[in-house]
Amino acid sequence: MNLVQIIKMIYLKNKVKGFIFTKQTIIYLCSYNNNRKFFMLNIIIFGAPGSGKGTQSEKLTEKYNLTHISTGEVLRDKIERQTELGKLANKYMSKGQLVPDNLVIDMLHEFITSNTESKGYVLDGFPRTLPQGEAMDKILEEQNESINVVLWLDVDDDELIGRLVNRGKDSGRDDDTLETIKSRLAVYYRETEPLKEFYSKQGKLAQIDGMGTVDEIFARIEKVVDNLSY
Ligand code: B4P
Repeated sequence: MNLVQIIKMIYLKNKVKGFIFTKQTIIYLCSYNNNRKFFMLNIIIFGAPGSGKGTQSEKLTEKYNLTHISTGEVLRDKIERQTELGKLANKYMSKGQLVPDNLVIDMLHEFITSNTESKGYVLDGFPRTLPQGEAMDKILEEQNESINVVLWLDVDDDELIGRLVNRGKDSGRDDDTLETIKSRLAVYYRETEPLKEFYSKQGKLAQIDGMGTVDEIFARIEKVVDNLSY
């Protein structure tokens, strides 16, 4: 473990407000910081299916130079390539159900451990259950990192259904049919919404009005992200 990792560990574990450094430490940190940011910016983008997670994640990734993972996209890629995991995932996704926790947690673990040089992550569609949220905290802790903010895109159900039905017309996604959309929404309220309380208790939940144009919503997101201290 190098000096930077030790300082980050002390900061995260003790929630200290600041440090007093010796001159040598400052010189070391400055040289380290030339190559990489001291703290990563890790963002979870959270919301019901169709809330704009994928759409806003792309903008966030570009503006803040972050690394994006969409568990839905990784799974769809595995389905297309007909891998063993893809075949298994398809059984759940085509019915609008969640893929079992252990499979997506392993996927996320692999992603984080192979992208440790990133300036930060945009986690889109993960976590979707409480066990995934707990696993996420542990995976990041192993890297002396943590989530900075959870952006909850708040959108009315009628708008969600309208967007997904619309997308279904040309996406070719077999989970974008009205029946499956309704089942995905029910799964969201039952299994994913409890994460709001989980992150609210950690003081990390930021509610974003997800109604309006893509740019209007992104402007609300920028306001929150630009005011983060990390
Ligand atoms: P995802 O790929 O995450 O699918 P989603 O929730 O429907 O997508 P998203 O919310 O990103 O759509 P977006 O708003 O961008 O997951 C698919 C499936 O994979 C899940 O149902 C599950 O089975 C499985 N899965 C994924 N992660 C998992 C996990 N962690 N655990 C277990 N299972 C998992 O886009 C919606 C549409 O709205 C687009 O057409 C977009 O253009 C449009 N849109 C966006 N913003 C708009 C706006 N402001 N106005 C109008 N239209 C807008």
